[in-house]
Amino acid sequence: MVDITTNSITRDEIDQFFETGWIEKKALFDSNEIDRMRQCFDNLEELAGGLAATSTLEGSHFVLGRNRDQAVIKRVVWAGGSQPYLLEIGADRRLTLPCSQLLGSNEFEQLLSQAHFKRPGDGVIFGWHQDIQHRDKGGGTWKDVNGSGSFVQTLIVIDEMTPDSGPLKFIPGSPRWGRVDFGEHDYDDPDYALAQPEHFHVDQAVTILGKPGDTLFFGPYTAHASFENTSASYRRVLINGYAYPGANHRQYPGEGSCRKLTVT
Ligand SMILES: O=C(O)CCC(=O)C(=O)O
Repeated sequence: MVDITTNSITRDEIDQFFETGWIEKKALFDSNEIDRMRQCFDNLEELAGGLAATSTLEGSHFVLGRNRDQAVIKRVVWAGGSQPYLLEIGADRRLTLPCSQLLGSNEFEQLLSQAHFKRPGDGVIFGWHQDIQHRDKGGGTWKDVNGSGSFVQTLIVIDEMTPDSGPLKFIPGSPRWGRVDFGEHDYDDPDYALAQPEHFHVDQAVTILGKPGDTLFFGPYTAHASFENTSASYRRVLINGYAYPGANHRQYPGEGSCRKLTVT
């Protein structure tokens, strides 16, 4: 349970994060807050609709593509660049205090403020991967400074995650693997979704169903994926990701990205 007076997490939850791979907080954000986040997502969708190709607009970076001859939003990187309320959420103590406990630091760098859209039938997928492969691009871009991953990813459910809306899936115990090779592919390469390193057994995957406001915390070695939205409804999530100071040596796109936060 969330401790509503301090927003801190328990020792058991910290162990669960490092051993199983994720923590789930039910209803961490309320319906008014989710409505405001949805308004931001609507604004982002409208901005994306005016773009012909992947580009940065009003401080957010829109990664666009086509699936089955349909324009798709693959992701919006540094969504808060154009939507200040999303930056407010990224600095909210309900996210940052647990992350400070998990990172072992009251100061960190926010690398991700990312909006994921899955519109009905748009074919957007995020094949099996560990987040470390998007943080550490080689050539000194990443250093595990705290020795326990140096990164925490959070994911706020904006629309209900149902079995057919493309929910998140995790492999329990995957943090113990360290980094494994899922291949060098983009998120939505279909072969990427099928990549199977030695440790990986898809039948162990746990599907996370969630209501708007529910929030996940997971680590850089947690193997996860999400597949097509075959429902008739949107499935959107807001991702905020935080790195231990000095871990990241890469500039991410978006105005004000990689900002420093302090939890007091
Ligand atoms: O939107 C999703 O389901 C994918 C989330 C994901 O893969 C990630 O946060 O790294």
